[in-house]
Amino acid sequence: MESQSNDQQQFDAQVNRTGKLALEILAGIGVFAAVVMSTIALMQSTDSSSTTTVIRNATAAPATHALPTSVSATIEHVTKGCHTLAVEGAAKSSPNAIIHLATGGVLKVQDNDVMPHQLYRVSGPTPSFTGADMARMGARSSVTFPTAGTYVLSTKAGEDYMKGIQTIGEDNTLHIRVVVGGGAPA
Ligand SMILES: [Cu+2]
Repeated sequence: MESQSNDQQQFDAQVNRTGKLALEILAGIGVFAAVVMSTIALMQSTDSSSTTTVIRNATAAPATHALPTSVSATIEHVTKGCHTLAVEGAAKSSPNAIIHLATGGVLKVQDNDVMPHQLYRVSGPTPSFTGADMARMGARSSVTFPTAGTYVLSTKAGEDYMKGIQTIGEDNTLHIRVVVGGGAPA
């Protein structure tokens, strides 16, 4: 009787191990595929030069066009400088972005980098963060800007999710300047 129950326990333990191993392999493939895809995307995209990104131009009269209430940005992995920002509507990616938003507007950020990023306020009024600690690939956060003013945000980058990711040069520090409310940008 005792040996039977031991066999059963061993069998259960074996099933447990095999199942876990299969899940770990699947998770590994997922991360690997994401890294490959982001690397391919980045090889096609431009390098992370230091030019700033200005969203929305001032060609129309200020009274006739409204500031956006929502803008999306993605943190992308790049070989040179490790990470950069791709902002909705911007011609190219850059670690420095200037974004114009209406008062009460929202900036949505998705972290597609190979490492975690935690959004934080550098200067300006205090915005409201949701999910600022983006600790997995594809994690999203949003930042709401309740009052007019100039908000400066950055991110604290964490360790790579997996070993062996090679980059060139020092890692970029992301700078996001969010100008909220007011007139049209110059
Ligand atoms: Cu990075």
